[in-house]
Amino acid sequence: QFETEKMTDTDFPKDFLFGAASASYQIEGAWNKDGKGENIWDHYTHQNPNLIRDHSNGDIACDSYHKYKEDVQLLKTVGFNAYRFSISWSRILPKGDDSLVNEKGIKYYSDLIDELLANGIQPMVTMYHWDLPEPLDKIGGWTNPVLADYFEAYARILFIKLGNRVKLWITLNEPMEVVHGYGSVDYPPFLNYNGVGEYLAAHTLIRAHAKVYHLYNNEFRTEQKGLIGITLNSDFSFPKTTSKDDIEAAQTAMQFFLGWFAHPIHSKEGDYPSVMRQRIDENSKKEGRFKSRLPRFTQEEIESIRGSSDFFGLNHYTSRYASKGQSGKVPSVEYDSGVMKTIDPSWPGSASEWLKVVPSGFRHLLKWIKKEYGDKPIIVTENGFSDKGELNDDDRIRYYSSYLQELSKAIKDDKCNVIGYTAWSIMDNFEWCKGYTERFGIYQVDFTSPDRTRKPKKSVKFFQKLIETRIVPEEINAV
Ligand code: GBH
Repeated sequence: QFETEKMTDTDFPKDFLFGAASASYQIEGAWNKDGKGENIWDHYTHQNPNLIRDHSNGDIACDSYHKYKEDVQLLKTVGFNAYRFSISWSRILPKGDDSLVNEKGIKYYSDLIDELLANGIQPMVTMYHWDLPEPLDKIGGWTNPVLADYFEAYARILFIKLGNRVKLWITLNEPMEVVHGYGSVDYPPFLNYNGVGEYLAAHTLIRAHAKVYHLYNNEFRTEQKGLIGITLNSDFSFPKTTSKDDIEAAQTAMQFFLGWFAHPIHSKEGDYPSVMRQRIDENSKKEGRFKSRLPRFTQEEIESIRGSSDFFGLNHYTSRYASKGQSGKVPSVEYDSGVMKTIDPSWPGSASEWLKVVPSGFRHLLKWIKKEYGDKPIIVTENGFSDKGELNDDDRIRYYSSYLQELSKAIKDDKCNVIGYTAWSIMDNFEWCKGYTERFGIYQVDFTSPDRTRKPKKSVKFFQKLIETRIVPEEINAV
């Protein structure tokens, strides 16, 4: 009976957006071609190759700047109806500000968009996926509030030049990770201003996002009729034990992780989560500061930020256990949260140390978002698994199969309003500080060949079948 039920019913609706994702610095290469300016990833990887595990960089990457037509065919072969890619700010504005607009850079994205549309694939465009123009880093990057104005100027050019054909815009990818670069030495610009830099940068990023949302609303939406939102990343935090402390710690972990950005933008009340306000204010006072390390929005800002996203863009990969306890440097975001995070040794791993396979966390997270922020449409803009790049990627298929089954349950049983899903990633690419040592693609890329030859992995077949049947293939009969 279970079988018949499965046959007459599908896991995903017909109009569901199924696609794959990428990001400019991770795939394009052509780092200094046709007038592109330098960004922070060009700058720091060139200045100190030791920052990258295999001493590599994105100078050539997958060479998608030259191979975009082939890339569109890769997407089409799978049957995807959407492609999420990002625009390199420095390719459009080589100096970061709008003193110089690079028409050749615009043409590249314009051609890519045309090629996608000609092949029935809907472009989903991220304006900023971490590759800040280097001149803007020199003035403090996102810790400088003026960046919000620069970002707005950049967005205006994108709307003018590309907005007639782009109906899905994402302002920022994972601001949570962007700010990490200001509070640690893990990412450019390696500012290492723990517990201060993150909050300053986050404040600007949130304001920048809302400015661009309103720019679109006020000047472009009526004519261009698209949707615009932000992509936030989140693990799901399970309480480590059933103790009251750990249950509370898990909620705090969610607020400090996802709530930091989601509460100001997606909640009814707006502003930072109260638990952040309270804990950071308190710690700041204990440290003898006159002012909290967590900046304040004006009332006007709270209102213009609240509701400034047409959908909930969500990147999700993995989960953690949360328990009450103090860890991390003083000051730091980790310390402020008062939460300790651990993993379960039984969770299967991947090539990335941080990425453990915990499919049930995905459904819990979607339910948590519905409970906290209501029924706004959700687009899962990233989800994926890393290995060493083999063609027989059974572990990746197992990952996708189990995560997509949880997603389907969240849609069908929990009535979560998820309207799309783009897998990370269409092809192996430059995995930031891990270089080319961890591979997320469903297509393999040969980085030793000047052609950067692409080959389908077994998971391509998995996605073909999924899209054709709208039913999640079980790992065993995936091929
Ligand atoms: C996404 O971030 C990015 O949007 C995408 O560009 C990237 O390629 C993809 O994930 C895969 O990583 O190394 O222990 O310091 C996902 C969230 C948060 C995952 C930071 C890696 C680093 C952990 N990322 N995390 S560690």
